[in-house]
Amino acid sequence: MSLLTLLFFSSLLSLSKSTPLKPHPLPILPLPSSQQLQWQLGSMSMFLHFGPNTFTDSEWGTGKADPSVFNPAHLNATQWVQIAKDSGFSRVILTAKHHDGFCLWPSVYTDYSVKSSPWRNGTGDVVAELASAAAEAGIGLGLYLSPWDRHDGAYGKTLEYNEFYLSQMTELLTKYGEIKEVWLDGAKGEGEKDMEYYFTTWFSLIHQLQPGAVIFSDAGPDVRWIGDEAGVAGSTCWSLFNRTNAKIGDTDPLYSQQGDGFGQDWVPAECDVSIRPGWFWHVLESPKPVAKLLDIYYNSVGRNCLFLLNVPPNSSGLISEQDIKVLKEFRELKNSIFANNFARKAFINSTSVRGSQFSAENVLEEGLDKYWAPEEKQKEWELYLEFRDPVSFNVLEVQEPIQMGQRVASYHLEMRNVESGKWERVVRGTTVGFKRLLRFPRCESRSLKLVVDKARADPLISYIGIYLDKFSDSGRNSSKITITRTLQEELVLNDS
Ligand code: FUL
Repeated sequence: MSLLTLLFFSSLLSLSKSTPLKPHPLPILPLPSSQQLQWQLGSMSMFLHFGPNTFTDSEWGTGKADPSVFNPAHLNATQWVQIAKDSGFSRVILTAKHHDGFCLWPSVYTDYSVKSSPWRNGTGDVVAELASAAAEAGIGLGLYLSPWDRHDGAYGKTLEYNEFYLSQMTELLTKYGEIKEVWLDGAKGEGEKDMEYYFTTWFSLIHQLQPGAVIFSDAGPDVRWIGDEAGVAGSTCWSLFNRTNAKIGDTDPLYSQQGDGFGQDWVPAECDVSIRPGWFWHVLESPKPVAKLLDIYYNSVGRNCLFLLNVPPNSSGLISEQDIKVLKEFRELKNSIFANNFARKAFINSTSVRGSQFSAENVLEEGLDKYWAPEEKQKEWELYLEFRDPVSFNVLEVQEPIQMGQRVASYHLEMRNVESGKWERVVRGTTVGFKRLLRFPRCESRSLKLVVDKARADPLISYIGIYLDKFSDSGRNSSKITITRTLQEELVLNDS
């Protein structure tokens, strides 16, 4: 045997004899389900409010509009889906039935639907067209079936209406392929007929018919409403929550916005907001400017939530050009900020490491699977980033591997002052969760330190990003000052 062959075999032998890896730390309860994880990884969904209200210039239809008003001559669900996909949305959610009771699919349980409208001579089915366009494009489909129904005579008669509602739900969840989300709105007008919704039965049936779907409502069970319609989460935002503390139709906004660090259930939040003032399309309304969308992104996705942006199709059945333009700007702006993570250029180190596969470098790899874990029973949890040349930045991104539970309760970023060499605090935060984005006035340094001050268990960090957002920048050298100093200060304070 040659020396080379000998060396080869001995190296093989030493490989197979290498010390076993240290196992992962114990996950800390509560944990997300696989459906909740998949939902969270999607980051942004597009809401589609569409129906008779689109044609009658209303928001809460009375349920008395004649079905003949519904006639979107150019309806093209492929256009909706393409815009959603191009703009970075992972799902589309359609108002299959809003409070007016009009069904966008030909339900066999009512005549108040597309089948009584002139659209496609009464043979059309908006849900079917959207389902097939979404499947074709490979993006998820969610459906909104309003519990409050201002048209159907059964509303107000508890047993009769629950039977009617669940029969409609069954149609939606059995005829249109895979449904990723069922959106249960808690709204109901003042002085409307009193009745009970059998939520426990509804949830069981939905999960039975669509095991891959998450159910959204004010109280979960899978996804909770953030508690406002501005798309803004609390600067502290836990996915932990106590379902029993929340009541559908009677939300405590603060509890929903912040979650509950001592909660027993995993119920992450979804931030819904419309691109226009109304949920439905109105000829006299215009979309929000891109700066506003970017702000909402920071305050929703950047605060451990999913951003659900409503983009209502117009009365011709298409998403309007004005909205498309803002969505394109939004996508480009987001890409321009987040495409360049300076942390990738840094040399990374940490106070301790649990084992070789939990090294600090893992925080530069996208995805949740790899993460930094400190050695057990440490008093200090710090990650250091050392750059060859000073970097100029104003955004910090941090992610936790949430499949292991949400842990971090308080942390801060420090930088070494270029002139004095002293460490200075840049920003403080509380929760992290799936993703946390913090903005602050622009800084410059070669050495950064992320310090975890408090955690429910050993903190685990799966990603760190350091960016320069020139658009939100109020620094002296910025080319465009769009966010006022006061708002920036408020953001920093909020995050303290
Ligand atoms: C609310 C509804 O009343 C609005 O019309 C809209 O659907 C919004 C998303 O939820 O509760």
